[in-house]
Formats: sequence, C-alpha cells, structure tokens
Amino acid sequence: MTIKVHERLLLTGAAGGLGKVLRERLKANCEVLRLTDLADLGPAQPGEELVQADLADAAAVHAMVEGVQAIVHLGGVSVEAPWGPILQANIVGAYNLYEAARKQGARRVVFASSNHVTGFYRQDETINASHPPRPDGLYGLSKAFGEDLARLYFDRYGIETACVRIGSSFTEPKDRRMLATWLSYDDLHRLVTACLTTPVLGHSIIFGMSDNAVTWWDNSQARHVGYRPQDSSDRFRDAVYARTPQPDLGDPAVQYQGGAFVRTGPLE
Ligand code: NAI
Ligand code: 15L
Repeated sequence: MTIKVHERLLLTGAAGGLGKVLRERLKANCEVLRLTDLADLGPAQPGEELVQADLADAAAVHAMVEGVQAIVHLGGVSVEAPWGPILQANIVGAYNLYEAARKQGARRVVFASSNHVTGFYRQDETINASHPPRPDGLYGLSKAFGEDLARLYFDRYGIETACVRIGSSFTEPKDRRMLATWLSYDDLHRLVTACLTTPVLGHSIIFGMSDNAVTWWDNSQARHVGYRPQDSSDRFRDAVYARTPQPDLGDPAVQYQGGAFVRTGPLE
C-alpha cells in the first residue's frame, strides 16, 4: 500500500504523456490531487482539483501552489525546441514554481529532469550524479538550469527536490538505445512515490530507469531515496533487435547517451 504523507499534491504537466500516467496513479499518494496544465485536462474526477494555466504566468503559478505540501513537476517543453518556448516554459516556469513553493510553503518537489542534461556522455561511459552536466541541446540545458535552481532553493530555503533524470518512459522501448534508458510507467510511479515518501530527500539527483541489463547510469548516490525498480527492458530485447537496423557506429546518435538529440534541433 502507498503511504500518503501529503494531503494535497500538485501535478504539473498533467495533460501530457506522463501526466496522464501519473494522474491515475498519484491518487494513491494523497487525499487531493491538484492537476495543472496549459492544455485542457477534461472533467475533474473525485479527489481532483483542476487548474488550467501557463507556468510562465507567475500569478497563476502562485495561486496553483497555494495549499499544496509537495509538487510533482512534469510541465514544460519536453523535447528539443527553439529558445523562446524553452525559456518561457522550462526556465521562467521553473523559477515561478520555486518562488511559489517558497512563498506558499510547499516543502518538496519531484522535478522531471532528463537524461539530456548529460546527453553528451558516450554510451561506453558510466556516469553518476557527481558527473558535471553535458547537455545535448537547449532542452537539456534548461533541465540543468532546473536542477541548479532546485539546489539554490534547497541550500537557501530548505525546499527538498528530487531531480529525476528520466531516461525514456514509454509503454515499451522503441529502439536499441531505449533498452538502456527505458523506465516503465509502474517504475516511474515507484520512483516518484519513493521521492515523495523518503524521510530525508535533500537535493538529490537520480536517474530514472528500470532495472535494465545495459545501463550507463549509476544511482549509488541516491540509495537514500529507496527506489527499487521492478521492471526491465530485457524482455523486449529480441523484438527490438529484430525490428531495428544494425547501428552505424560512426553516427553520433549511436555514440552518445542522448541519442538523436545530439544531432538534431534548433542549434544546427
Ligand atoms: P509531454 O510533452 O507529453 O507533457 C508536457 C506537458 O507540459 C504538456 O501537457 C504541455 O501542455 C505542458 N506544458 C508545456 N508548456 C507548458 C506551459 N508553459 N505551462 C503549462 N504547461 C505546459 O511530456 P512527457 O513525456 O509527459 O514528459 C513529462 C516531463 O518529463 C517533461 O518535463 C519532460 O521533459 C520529462 N521527461 C520525459 C521523458 C519521457 O520519456 N517521457 C524523458 C525525460 C524527461
Ligand atoms: C526526453 O527528455 C523526452 O522528454 C522524451 O520524449 C524522450 O525523447 C526521452 O528524453 C529520451 O531520451 O528517450
């Protein structure tokens, strides 16, 4: 059974892919789940409060944080994109959220960071939370900003954050790279639950992955979070190999952890 340590939780980005996944599951983690997104959230279900708002709108963000004890922050631009939208959603939006948490008294955040904070490490390297960021684009850079912002708000104000560098959270791994980066939806919920319930979180960086045989990430610095993945990409391996071409080892998308993010997008 999931321990409910928070009465009211805020989930940003609730209309998105992972937002829909957690909308159902996080009801077990609280009495009231407040959901927010720029996009339409549909009708409120029992135990839900809905707020349609732009994270770049400071007043709206301050209002949505009122009365919540903890925040699961998924909202924002989730892929490589031009600077304008990334600046507004991921940088101004994250700042607004932490300022609102400080002023409204929310004490813990689970921040959906991304493996693209470290996308320019090679696939033959194993990295941990102490390795410096090597973002693979403006999107990864904005997530690195979010992680540093969270660090400042912990050091100065004691607001705890788990920066979850999510790998690839989809129903199943779509390609060979995702055999290393895959995070099942159930493991995502296990990980978010662990971040919400562990007694002392501090400012922690944890790589969001299932128990995959191939991995580039070492979570030994986040044992205090108490996350134990129970799924693995391994059962998809044969099918993924059968339906995908032999990789070109000269392709940067094959060499680097960020995959295609290292060579696509508005930086070109
Ligand atoms: P998504 O793109 O499906 O959902 C993001 C949501 O944020 C959307 O519903 C969108 O309307 C909302 N949003 C965007 N700009 C906004 C703004 N200015 N104000 C309010 N809401 C805004 O992305 P997904 O896949 O659900 O990912 C959720 C989070 O997890 C994102 O922060 C993403 O960067 C992160 N993540 C996801 C991964 C994955 O494998 N799905 C991997 C790594 C990180
Ligand atoms: C991410 O950060 C994206 O949000 C997601 O859509 C995937 O592209 C994922 O990384 C990935 O690296 O597979």
